[in-house]
Amino acid sequence: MQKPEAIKHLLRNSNHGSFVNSDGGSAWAPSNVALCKYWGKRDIELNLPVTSSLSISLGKKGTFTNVKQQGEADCYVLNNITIDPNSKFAKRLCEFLNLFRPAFAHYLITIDTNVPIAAGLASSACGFASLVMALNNLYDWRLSKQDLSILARIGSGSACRSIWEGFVEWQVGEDFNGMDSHGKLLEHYWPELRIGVLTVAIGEKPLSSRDAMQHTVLTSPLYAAWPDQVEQDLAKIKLALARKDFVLLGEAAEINSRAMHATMQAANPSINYSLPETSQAMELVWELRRNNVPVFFTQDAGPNLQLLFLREHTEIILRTFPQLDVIMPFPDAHTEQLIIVDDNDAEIDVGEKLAVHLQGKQHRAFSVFILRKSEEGVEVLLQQRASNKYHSANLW
Ligand code: 2P0
Repeated sequence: MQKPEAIKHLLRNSNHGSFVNSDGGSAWAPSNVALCKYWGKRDIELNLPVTSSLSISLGKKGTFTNVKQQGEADCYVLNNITIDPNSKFAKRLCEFLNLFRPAFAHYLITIDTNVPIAAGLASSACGFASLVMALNNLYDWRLSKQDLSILARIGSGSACRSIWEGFVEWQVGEDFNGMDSHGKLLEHYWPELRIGVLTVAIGEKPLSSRDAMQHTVLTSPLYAAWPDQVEQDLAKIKLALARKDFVLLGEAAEINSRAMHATMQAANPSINYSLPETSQAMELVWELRRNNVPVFFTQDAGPNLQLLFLREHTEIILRTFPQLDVIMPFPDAHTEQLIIVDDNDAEIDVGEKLAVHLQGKQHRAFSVFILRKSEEGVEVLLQQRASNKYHSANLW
């Protein structure tokens, strides 16, 4: 089945084109990282996968998209910068929008994201998920989350998992039209869980994951073993979630990620997304584990790692990886998140409190000053921070 046919089927009860919200449509979607990976398609046109996969959404890391129908030509603005219409990014977006565009219509798309684009973090996942949800609001389609997940999948496979917060399983499905291949929320709540994004390189990756997965399917002698590997890992991860068994979860996720990269390395020519810094970071993770610190990694189609650990080990892990961006996938009453700002006080990100302080990132804060009037004028009560504080010890 071709994309336009699949979309026509999905929008069959939505009166597409009969209503346009003049204020535009907006939506936010979280990024996600797969604990059990999607690697390989059985249908390239509709992004139908060979196997199921399972992800965790990345809390407040994600993308906000606003879509308006207006103007003489499309205009795409990413983090306040107008995108070159001839760029790969703009062309991919335009191609997707053409599937929904009423005759002679043009779009102004405003995208704000705190996920580094093309650094191996799933920026296309939250991008396409927020875009289909924004279109749903623009045209008042009133689609279910399941149908929005199918639409997002047509934009980018992993986007079908970014429709929800928390743990999401992308069920492989078997229909040729993909109507049974979509995300499903797994209702497990794990507030102590942390994902640490370890960025070793930012920038366009040499080979897109789309091309890399197809090359792996076609040339890797190890690919035949991949579906069985996924079946085993997925079962372990689901059991770990049901039992809240962190070590089982971490081990299965790390093995799954290493197996995915092994299939790529066996491809011809070989694909290797790791940099020397990636391997060094893996060694440090294994060393922490030898010292009884339960921390595991997963690696997507890029050189960066995402570390999995629990709240109680945040401080010790930050000592080894001081630049780690610590993400809380679920709200955690025991840890605050701080709003990170630029020099103009514009909000640019959020961060886990301990990490933000150790890294000295500029963030919103407030202070209370206790003043009293005396004969000398106004006096300020000074206090000194304790010597054992983890930052600014002894500061007056
Ligand atoms: C995943 N990745 O499960 C896997 C693990 C990368 C490594 O999904 O062609 O951008 O748009 O369906 O979703 C990245 O691939 O590929 C990806 P398309 P996508 O998260």
